[in-house]
Amino acid sequence: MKAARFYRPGEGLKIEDVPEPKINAGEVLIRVAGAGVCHSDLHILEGSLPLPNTPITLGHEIAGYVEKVGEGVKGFSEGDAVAVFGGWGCGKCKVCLSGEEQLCNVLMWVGIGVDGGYAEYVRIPSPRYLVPLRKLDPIKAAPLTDAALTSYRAIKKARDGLTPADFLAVIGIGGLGQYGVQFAKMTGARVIAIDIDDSKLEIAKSLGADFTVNPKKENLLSVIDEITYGENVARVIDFVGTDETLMNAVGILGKKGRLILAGIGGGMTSFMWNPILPPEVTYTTVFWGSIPELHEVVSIAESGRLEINIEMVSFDELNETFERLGRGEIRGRAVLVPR
Ligand code: FEH
Ligand code: ZN
Ligand code: ZN
Repeated sequence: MKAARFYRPGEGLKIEDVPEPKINAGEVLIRVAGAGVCHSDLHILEGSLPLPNTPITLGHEIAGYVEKVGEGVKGFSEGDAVAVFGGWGCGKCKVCLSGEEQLCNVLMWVGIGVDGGYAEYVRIPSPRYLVPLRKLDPIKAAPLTDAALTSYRAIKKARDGLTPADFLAVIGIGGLGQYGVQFAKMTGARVIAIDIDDSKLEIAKSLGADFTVNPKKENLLSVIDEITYGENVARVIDFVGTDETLMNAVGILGKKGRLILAGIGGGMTSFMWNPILPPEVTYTTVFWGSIPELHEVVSIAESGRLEINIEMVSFDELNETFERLGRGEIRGRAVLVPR
């Protein structure tokens, strides 16, 4: 089968012919319909995110069809359309048993620790990682498993204590940020979209953002001060995660506010932690999402409340797609369609 293989940073992905995965009892073989092109893979290709074992087939944002079920697998049959939870762990520890396998110490993430979905087929170690897709096209559903799932977990961390009177700022309107705006609107808070690309802010507006700010063209702190009548915002979700965006996030946060860092935009990001910060603010990071949360995201998408522009790409276009992603030229989410 065809697969996009990562050997070492700086060499891009090599499109090669490799053996189709063989499955054992309890496992499932998926025919990949779509695999989302994620910024994290760009960090891997560039070398800022080292991988434990190479060469490896990348691709951790996967949806497709059940091709074959191993002995003992129940609940799924050949031809079923499914979304794939990719944060695979040991399956036995406390976080794994709670469904938060992405937090397990044993990092077996698909496309990161083991061969992933930039391929015609992918081996799934357990049916617990499969979420049925009833009405959704798996090509369009692939980004639900990472971009949407991560932004959903971020919004869930923002939600408690939030009222419709509050402001929720979303920094970075790429794939994750576009889902983030939509989930943020579902909380009832007023949503402020922040990005340095006006075309992304236009998308945010079409997705329901109440305000948009371009920090390259306006003074972010004074615009936010004006919008919030000096109160600043109750929540900031930073989907970029560079020193600059993090400083902006801290600058617009109000008292008892919460900053949620969901982006891994530049290796180590830092911000000044000091007593003159707004009083009683809290900070947290987001690490992908859990299996139960993927079921929730699929259910929300099935109800028609999530949209994003999907750009289908082929194996031959994959390396160039990563270059375009790096230049901020992908309007929604690019999805590899491996056939
Ligand atoms: C992938 C690899 C490493 C870190 C984070 C990620 C995210 O894209 C998973 O959501
Ligand atoms: Zn990702
Ligand atoms: Zn575990």
